[in-house]
Amino acid sequence: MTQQYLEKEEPAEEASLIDQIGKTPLLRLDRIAPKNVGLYAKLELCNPGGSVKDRCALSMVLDAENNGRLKPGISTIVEASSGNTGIGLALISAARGYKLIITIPEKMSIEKKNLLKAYGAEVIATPNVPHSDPESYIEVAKRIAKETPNAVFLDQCNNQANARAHYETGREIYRQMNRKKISALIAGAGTGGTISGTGSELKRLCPGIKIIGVDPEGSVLSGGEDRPYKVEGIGYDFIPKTLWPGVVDEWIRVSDKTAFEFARRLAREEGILAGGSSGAAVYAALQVVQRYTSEKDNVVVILPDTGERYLSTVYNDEWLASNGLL
Ligand code: P1T
Repeated sequence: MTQQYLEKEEPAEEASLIDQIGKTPLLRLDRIAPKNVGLYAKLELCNPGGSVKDRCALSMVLDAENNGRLKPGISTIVEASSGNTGIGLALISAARGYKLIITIPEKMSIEKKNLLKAYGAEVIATPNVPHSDPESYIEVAKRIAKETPNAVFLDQCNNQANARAHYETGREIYRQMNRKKISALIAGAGTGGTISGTGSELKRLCPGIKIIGVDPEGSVLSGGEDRPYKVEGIGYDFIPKTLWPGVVDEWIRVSDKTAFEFARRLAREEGILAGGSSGAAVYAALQVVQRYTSEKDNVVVILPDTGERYLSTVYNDEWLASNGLL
């Protein structure tokens, strides 16, 4: 082989799966967005576990190892997750020698539960009840962690290592935009870790940027009324400690129907197969780009996960029809 080819190769023995978390592409959405404003999508589905939550999972594990709470080969990790944090933890646990127990609400897709099992995690599905109910996924996780020897509950809604992971997400976006002005960042919020860490870092690097949160109708994060909704990963029935006050400048609320419609448009018009929370974020981003008229303005939207884990829901016409969402 010539030197020219060799220089581009990363030696296989030096690359670990965990090192591949982050460094996701930032792409211009040319077809779905109006031509005059740059709309850029951060493709978090390119993480090894298929979602932005790999970053949170790695950060919480490294933090707990550094402060001595987690011991590889000995500890059991317990977490309550809508699935993606669980999947991130599952691949890290496999690589580092932890047992993993994930509690997940029933309403989450069958693909997520099957993926968790495929990585060797123990999956406990819990009823779709309020967070304070003793049978909720969060309360069950706390109970299991207390009753299991050497178990650690990572607690992503209170664990600041979750949000801190996303300072780097913000720096990646800043570097990838390569000195172009970023006028607004649009991101959904579940725990709020993504928008808090990314948003606060971008506020530091790009003074004047607007940080816009995306919340499903039925979540209380944006001050709405608590009621059931279908989109997975965003919204809560309480305000997590990882949603930092003062970062989000404005919220845009999105219905299930709109979130799923825009996820499907993203697949068909841009070739990006992403989840329902990405659809909600793209809808919100398209509202925001309409406010700008200058070619100098650019908007960045975070697309949190792959659509492959919603083939039975968002991308299934019968499921949509049976839920009145087609
Ligand atoms: O938690 P946060 O950083 O605010 O990310 C929100 C989010 C958006 N989209 C999807 C598909 C997600 O899975 C999430 C958050 N997910 C979890 C909280 C979880 O346990 O997987």
